[in-house]
Amino acid sequence: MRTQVVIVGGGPAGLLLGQLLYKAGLDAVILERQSADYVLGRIRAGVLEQVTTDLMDEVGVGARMHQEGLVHGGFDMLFKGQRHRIDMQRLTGGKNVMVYGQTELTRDLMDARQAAGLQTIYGAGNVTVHDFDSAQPLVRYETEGDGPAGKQVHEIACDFIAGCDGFHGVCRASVPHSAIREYEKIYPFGWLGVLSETPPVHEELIYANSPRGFALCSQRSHTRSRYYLQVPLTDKASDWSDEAFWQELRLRLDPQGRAKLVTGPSLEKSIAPLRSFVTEPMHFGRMFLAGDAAHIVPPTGAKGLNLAATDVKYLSSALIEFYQEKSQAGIDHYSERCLRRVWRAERFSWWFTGLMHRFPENGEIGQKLQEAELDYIIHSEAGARSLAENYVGLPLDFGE
Ligand code: RFL
Ligand code: PHB
Repeated sequence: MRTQVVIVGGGPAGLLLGQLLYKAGLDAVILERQSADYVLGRIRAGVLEQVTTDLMDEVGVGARMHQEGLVHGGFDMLFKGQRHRIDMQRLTGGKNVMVYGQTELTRDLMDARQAAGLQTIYGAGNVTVHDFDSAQPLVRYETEGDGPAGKQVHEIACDFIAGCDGFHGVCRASVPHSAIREYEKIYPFGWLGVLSETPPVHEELIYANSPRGFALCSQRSHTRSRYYLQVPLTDKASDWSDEAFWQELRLRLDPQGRAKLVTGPSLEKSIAPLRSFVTEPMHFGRMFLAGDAAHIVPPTGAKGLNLAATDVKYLSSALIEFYQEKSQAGIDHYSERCLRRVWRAERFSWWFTGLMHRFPENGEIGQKLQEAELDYIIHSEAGARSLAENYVGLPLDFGE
């Protein structure tokens, strides 16, 4: 088989890239290790920046998002038992975010891909990438064979490989060590998340810094809530009964939140570790990395999915320029263009994580300094605006 671009990974980055290339008339095949249902079963991001919703519109899949997504013009910060609203809309001159689950965004992109008859190979096992330092890269993968022969090996010849295969993917791992630099910080705690069919405790999100640790009250709709608690890395999701989760959440909220909290059985419960991670560069000959394959942010700033979306927008522009204008310029600029935005989002996510979580290892002075910074952010117009400006995200072509 032959195609122009092989996209490894059918998560949001791979699917959005597939749609952007299709709209420009380019050929791509997506190879996804898991099944479509498995990909849809992962409960992850919930907050989309306007650049991401604009990209969904650009590829023609924004209709359900605009119908069912919830537009938020602000969020609450809870600190020392008091709630303070960050009025993003006022502070940023009218910008909002959209609360729409990653599952729904993924489903919309999958449906559009299927409707257009585009090829996604699910259950693609043992994907390997070859010769991306030449003009003729090759990708191999396996499927279950029909007969007793077992696995069947397939080959796709292509012009480019897009590594959209997440943090544990094969593309980044295939780059020689001497050609890549990785920066990493692992936080000493994780987020325990619960999804429940209960009305949200508040109409907007609440980010809570409590003496017992961070808590986040988020949502997926007017009837579905998503909550997170800072927990030690040694905890397991199975250690936490639903009742224990709700009790701990109550203790981290204010009296008004406690009174309004509606609890119910968890539909999903999992722990995600927190990590800051960046790969430099994001381009190796004829192979590119995009999304979580190249970088991870702690989820506090809600930036991961949004970065994945802007990476693939930059990548699709570069590839379209290559085919339509016979120009290499976009390709050569891809890594630098992404990384500038990535480091800005990394900085914000690291800072917001440090502001909102408990770090006993920083001692009493660390605690006092954190309280002073929260006081500044909440009570200074400049402080609040800096938070709001970063939360709503950078425009696509910032500072160029
Ligand atoms: P994904 O979603 O990991 O998809 C990668 C896909 O590649 C497949 N794959 C392979 N396929 C073939 N061969 C291989 N060898 C393969 N190896 C892997 C995988 O099966 C998978 O389908 O990466 P992508 O597309 O880059 O998307 C990134 C986002 O998923 C991620 O950044 C966000 O979920 C992060 N995130 C958030 N981002 C936001 O913008 N806003 C949020 O509110 C937000 N909240 C969150 C989050 C992530 C969280 N967790 C669990 C890490 C909240 C949480 C709790
Ligand atoms: C979510 O709804 O999953 C969510 C919202 C905001 C964040 C992180 C996750 O900062």
